[in-house]
Amino acid sequence: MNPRDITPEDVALNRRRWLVSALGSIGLGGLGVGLWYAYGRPGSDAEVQQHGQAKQVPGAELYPAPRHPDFTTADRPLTEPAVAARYTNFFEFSTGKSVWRYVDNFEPHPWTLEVTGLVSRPKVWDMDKLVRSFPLEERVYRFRCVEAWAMVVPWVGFPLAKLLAQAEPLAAARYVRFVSFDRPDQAGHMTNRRYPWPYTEGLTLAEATHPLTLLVTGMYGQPLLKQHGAPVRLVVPWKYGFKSAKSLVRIEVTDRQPATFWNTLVPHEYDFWANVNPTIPHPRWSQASERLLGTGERRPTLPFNGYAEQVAYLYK
Ligand SMILES: Nc1nc2c(c(=O)[nH]1)N[C@H]1C(S)=C(S)[C@@H](COP(=O)(O)O)O[C@H]1N2
Ligand SMILES: [Mo]
Repeated sequence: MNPRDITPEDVALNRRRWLVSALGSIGLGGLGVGLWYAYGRPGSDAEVQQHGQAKQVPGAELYPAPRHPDFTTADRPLTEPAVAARYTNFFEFSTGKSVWRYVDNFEPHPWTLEVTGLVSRPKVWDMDKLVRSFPLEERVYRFRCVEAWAMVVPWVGFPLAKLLAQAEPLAAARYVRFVSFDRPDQAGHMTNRRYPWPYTEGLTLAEATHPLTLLVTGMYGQPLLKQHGAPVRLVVPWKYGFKSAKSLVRIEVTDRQPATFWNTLVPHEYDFWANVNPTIPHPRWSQASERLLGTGERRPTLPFNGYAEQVAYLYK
């Protein structure tokens, strides 16, 4: 036996421990890199958009849609598309903003949107039929989340009033309820059934049929990315963002104020009315100013998010 092979037991043991811990560190390091890669990395612009693209989009050739000249925001620039796509609220997928990481399994095609409740002509719309039945237009709107971040987006869609008019609301109609999809197999956070899924929101019939209220199927000249609520969502520009429910499957006309997802969970933080108002602070922060996504610039919050002239009469 070579004397060099005679190793005192404790030295050999220490050597082995060192090796195990070194390998362990590499393993942990690798795990760390893996976790960072999956959850921590900001993601390239291309990546945050690619993850959000649906495999099939009916009416893809309808984009970009002609811009409506009456809806522009001279006071602030458009938010970069990738900036908006990287920072989204979509609780069905995640409690964080990097929703783009979690939408791969979501299939927004095929899809139907049902218009039902107190209407003479209830109807189940196939997405393909829906985007071809109402002329799509582009409108640049300010958008304000209750969390005090704001953006400017060219939405593509059509006034919800047009869809509701086709359904012919009955005389007793007072409110409209919006219902998002319920697919825990495609949206990871929906497996937590302590939440009142599906996501729901509500407006008065007067708000829902206001000419600013849009049913949106695209933004930035493209069909909606999954993280923005593909294939069809609501956009109510004078209200906090939580009112603008995503990935809708049902629109229900009712005679009573509907319960909503956030108002059910945290009533003192998510008011049913939710009009953007700089003078009413959130229980945990001021609403006097807002932060523009992308630049981080702070701007004073505008009453009704800058749409007071068009909508204030609704609340007289
Ligand atoms: N179904 C559904 N719709 C939703 C939400 C949600 O979690 N689920 N979040 C709301 C909130 S709080 C905001 S601010 C806007 C964000 O829209 P964006 O992520 O496309 O900017 O979507 C709203 N619509
Ligand atoms: Mo929000």
